[in-house]
Amino acid sequence: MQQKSSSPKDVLAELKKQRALDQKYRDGRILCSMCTTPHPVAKKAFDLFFESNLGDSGLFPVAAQLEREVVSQLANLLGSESACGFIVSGGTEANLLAILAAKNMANKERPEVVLPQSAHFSFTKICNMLNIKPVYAPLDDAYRVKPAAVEAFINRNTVAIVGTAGTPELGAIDPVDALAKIALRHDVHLHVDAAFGGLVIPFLEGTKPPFDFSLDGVRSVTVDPHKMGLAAIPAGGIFFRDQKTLDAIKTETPYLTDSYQYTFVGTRTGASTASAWAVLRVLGREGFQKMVAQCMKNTRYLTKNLEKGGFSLLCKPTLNIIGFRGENTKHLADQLRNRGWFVSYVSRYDCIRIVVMPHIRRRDAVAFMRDLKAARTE
Ligand code: 0PR
Repeated sequence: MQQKSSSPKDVLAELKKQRALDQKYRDGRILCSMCTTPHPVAKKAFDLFFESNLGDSGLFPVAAQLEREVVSQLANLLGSESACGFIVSGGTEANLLAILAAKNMANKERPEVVLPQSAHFSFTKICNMLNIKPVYAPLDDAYRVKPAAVEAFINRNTVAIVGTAGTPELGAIDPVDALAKIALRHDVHLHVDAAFGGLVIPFLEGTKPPFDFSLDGVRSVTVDPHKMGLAAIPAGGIFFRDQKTLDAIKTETPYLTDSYQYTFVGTRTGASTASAWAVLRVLGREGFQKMVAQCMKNTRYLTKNLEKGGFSLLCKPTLNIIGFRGENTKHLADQLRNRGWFVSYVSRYDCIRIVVMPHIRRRDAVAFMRDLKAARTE
């Protein structure tokens, strides 16, 4: 730390200069992120609750009330009138709490979790932390987990099975209805990781695949407001079907204004909860439908032109995530990077992955296709 003080004006001027060197979603070049520019109201709401701490919620009863309201609105969207939960630091913490609850409820000596091969890498961290053996079930041609394979892996040590509604790499939706039946048959916890898809699927046009509490076997769901919920980071969401499961992760907090905590993080901001609350209010179902429709329209524009241009799609996108291949796909991804595009190269599928978030406008998609065609010849 420097010895002398500096003026806030100078420090902010320096930060502003540095900030200009970071990428910005609004430039339309970030095609590899599940985050986006938060809604303008999210920023204002965040500011209002800037110093609130939900880790000691007796001091911030209003922020705590906002959290209960966000949880109840999202639980409602997920087909439950009574699910409970928290706004946490992100999908990783949400998944952690779900698996911890399942582990504590089942109380097995050598716990195992059956995961789709496509599960988010947070589960690797979680199994590592909780000393759980991860067992990976294979996928079908559409990159969805095979329910029969999941069932075959269930044994007396299994504490949970997991399905993903919107896989991180391809946006695939696992057959959660089939998994729910399996979960009921074996009386095992089914957790659905809808970190991304939870705020997309309910707003899609037409028939939507069931993935939430409307299916009896689903005991917990992750849905992150800081992804397609346009809330400020950090805002993940964990939802449990009933209080009993939640009680399995309760920790006594002997000297705080609250008697218990359920989250992993202790001190946690109420600001992102306020931002999520404000976005839900401002957009409503109608606003989310419009936003999702726009993302899906741009997704369709891109897939149509990718196919026309001779690229092959790994699968027809169900959500606003596309995986495609050309010849020498890794090289192509590098060329795109040289041209200023941020795409992911997914080595296990040898594909380029693009996430068509709300910050991608039609003109960005057009410019991307133009550069992609040019990059192919380099
Ligand atoms: N579950 C799923 C299905 C996810 O896609 C992710 C993250 C998580 C859980 C974990 O969520 P947190 O990162 O909030 O803990 N998905 C993104 C990914 O890994 C996260 C991300 C977002 C990465 C923005 C990069 C980025 O620029 O792709």
